Amino acid sequence: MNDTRRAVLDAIEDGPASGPDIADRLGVSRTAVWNEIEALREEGFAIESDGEGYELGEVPEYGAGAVAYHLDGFDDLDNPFAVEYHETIESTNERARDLAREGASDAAVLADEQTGGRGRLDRAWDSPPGGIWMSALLRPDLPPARAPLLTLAAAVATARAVRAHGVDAGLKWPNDVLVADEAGAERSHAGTGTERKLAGILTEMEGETDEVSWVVVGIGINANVDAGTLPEGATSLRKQVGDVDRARLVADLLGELDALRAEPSEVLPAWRDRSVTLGRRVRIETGEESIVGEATGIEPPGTLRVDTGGGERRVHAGDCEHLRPAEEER
Ligand code: BT5
Repeated sequence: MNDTRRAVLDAIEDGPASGPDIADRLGVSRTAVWNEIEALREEGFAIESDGEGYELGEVPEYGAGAVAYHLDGFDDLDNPFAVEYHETIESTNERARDLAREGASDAAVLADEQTGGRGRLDRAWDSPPGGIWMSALLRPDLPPARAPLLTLAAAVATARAVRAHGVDAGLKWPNDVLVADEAGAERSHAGTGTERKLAGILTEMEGETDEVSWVVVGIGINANVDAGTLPEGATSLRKQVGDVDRARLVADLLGELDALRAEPSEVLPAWRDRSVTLGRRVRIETGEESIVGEATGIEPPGTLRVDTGGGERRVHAGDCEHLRPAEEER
C-alpha cells in the first residue's frame, strides 16, 4: 500500500473526514484523495461517504489491503513488505523468485490457494483454499552460508504468530512447526508423543560465494482448512482453535520476520526456546547417510549437533525424524 493511500486510510479510520480536509492535511490534490478512496474500495474496504465526508466501515477479510491495514498496528514498522495477493497461483515461491529476477525486494506474495505448492526436494505441498501460503522476498546482507538462519527465523516468526492466535507450537529442525497431538500431549512432553505438522518452510536463494543476491522464504501454514483433507500427520489451526483472522496472522508473521531479520543474533536463542528437537532421539537422513543419536544443540547458521554415542556429528541439512525408543533400532 503506498504512503498516500495509507495516510488516507488513517484519516478516515476514526470518524468522517472530508475530501478537502484530507487533501490539505496530506498536501495532495482532492483528485488524489478521491483516487485513493476508489483504490481502497477496490481493495475491499467499505468506505461510507455523506455530507460530513468519508468514513471507514468494514475492512476486507483477507488480501493485500487487509494485511497492509493490520501491519500498521505494528509499532515502528513502516510497511516492511509490499504485499501482493492472488486468489489462486501455482506457487508463491515461484512468483517471488520471478519478482526477485525483476529486481524487487521486501515483497510478500500471498495466495488463498496454490495449485503447485512445493516442499523441499520438489515434494508436493498441499495448499487448499483457506490456508496461509506466503513467500517473502528478502535481500539480506549475508554470505550464502549464513542463509539457513532465515529458515529458523521464519520458523520462530511462525510460532510466535500462531501463538498470538492461541496455538502453542514447537519447532522441529530444520523447517517444521508442529503441534503436540491432543491425545499425545502428555506423552509428547516425555519426548515420546505424537506431533502434527502445522506449517512448513521452504527457503530458496541465489547468490555469489560472498553475498546473497536474494532469498525467498516460503511459509505454508494450514490455517482455515480441514485437517482431514491434508496429508497424514498434518494439523490445521481450524482443527486446533477454529478459524483465525488470516490477515491479522499474516501481518503478525511479517512483523515478527521483519524484527528477527533486523536482529539475527536473537534467532538461535529464540529457536532453542521453542525447539522440540533438542534433547530428543532423532534420525536424520542427509541423502547420503542416516545419522541416529540425541540432538544436543544448534549452532550458527542452523547446524544441528547430534551425539551418536560414537561421537558428535554436525548436520547442516536433512530430513529429521523424532524417534520413540521402540523405533530406534529400525
Ligand atoms: C516443507 O517441505 O515443509 C516446506 C513447505 C513450504 C510450503 C510453502 S507454501 C508457500 C510457499 N510456496 C510454495 O510452493 N512452498 C512454500 P518438506 O519438509 O519437504 O515437507 C513436505 C512434506 O510434508 C510432503 O512430502 C508431505 O508429506 C507433507 N505435506 C504436504 N502438504 C502438507 C501440508 N499442507 N501440511 C502438512 N504436511 C504436508
